[in-house]
Amino acid sequence: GVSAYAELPKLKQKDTYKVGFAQTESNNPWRIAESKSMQDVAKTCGWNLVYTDAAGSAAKQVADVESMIAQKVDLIVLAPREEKPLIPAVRKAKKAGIPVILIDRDVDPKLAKVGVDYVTFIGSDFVDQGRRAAEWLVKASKGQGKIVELEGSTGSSPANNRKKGFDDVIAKNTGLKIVASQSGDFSRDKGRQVMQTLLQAHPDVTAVYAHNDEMAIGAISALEAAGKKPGQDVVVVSIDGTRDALTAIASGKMGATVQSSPFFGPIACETARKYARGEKIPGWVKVEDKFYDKSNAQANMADGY
Ligand code: GYE
Repeated sequence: GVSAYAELPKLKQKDTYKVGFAQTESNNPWRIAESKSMQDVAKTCGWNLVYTDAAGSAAKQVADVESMIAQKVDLIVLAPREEKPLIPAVRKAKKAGIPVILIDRDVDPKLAKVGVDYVTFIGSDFVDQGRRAAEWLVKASKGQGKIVELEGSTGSSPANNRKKGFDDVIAKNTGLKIVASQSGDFSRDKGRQVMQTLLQAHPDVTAVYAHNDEMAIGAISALEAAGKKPGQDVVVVSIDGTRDALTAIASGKMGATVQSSPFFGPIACETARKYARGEKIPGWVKVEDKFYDKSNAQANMADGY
């Protein structure tokens, strides 16, 4: 029989490729580090990069991918902003004979098939990141407290899965309760605004779990504006490992952060080369992430971006 893998468009072996990279937005340090990693590797991987920035709109990102198809790129590297709306664009690329590699965020695995619709997903285990954040909080809080959760962009794979991993662990700890969970769209300013509002309804909050460092930093500002001492009155835990987060941990305002590496360039290049050679690519090229708390944030400041 024909394996699912054989249904995918091939990538020729050649010295230079026209590669589309469809970024979701560029409003935070994580995104900027990711785009830089892709632009840097393009030079050494023989990629002429067609770079697009969807500016936070899944609809624009669909149009960006369609324009890459029209430009007949050899390969599309896509960071799908949300799990569902990009699936038709992925299928359109396949129909046009262009292989797609997903990096950073995945599409809904119930609606699209890796190895059939796209080559692979290169990225972190978001459920595990949420779990690790929760496990740290259970210890730091001695299993007691009221948590505000700041969710990432609605419908994105990291928001869905970071919530799942975290909430599952917290549900098993009767002394801990998530009193509110709302989206801050992965943005610092929205995180601050949402935290400010939630603090009015829940002035007795003892912990904040943010799906990314930018929202955590925003929440810290809101806590301070409300006269609270982040790190003492309210513990803060999040995900990413940005320089600002490592600095906040070193200064005691933030408790911990799970790394989520944005440095996909070299892995994307390597994966594309293997694919062009006809090697089998695993459906998920998993990125391993570190963990930072008071014990190692200062020493690992160079990891920050
Ligand atoms: O954590 C966040 C960014 O998709 C894994 O998106 C990524 C997330 C990252 O905006 O800071």
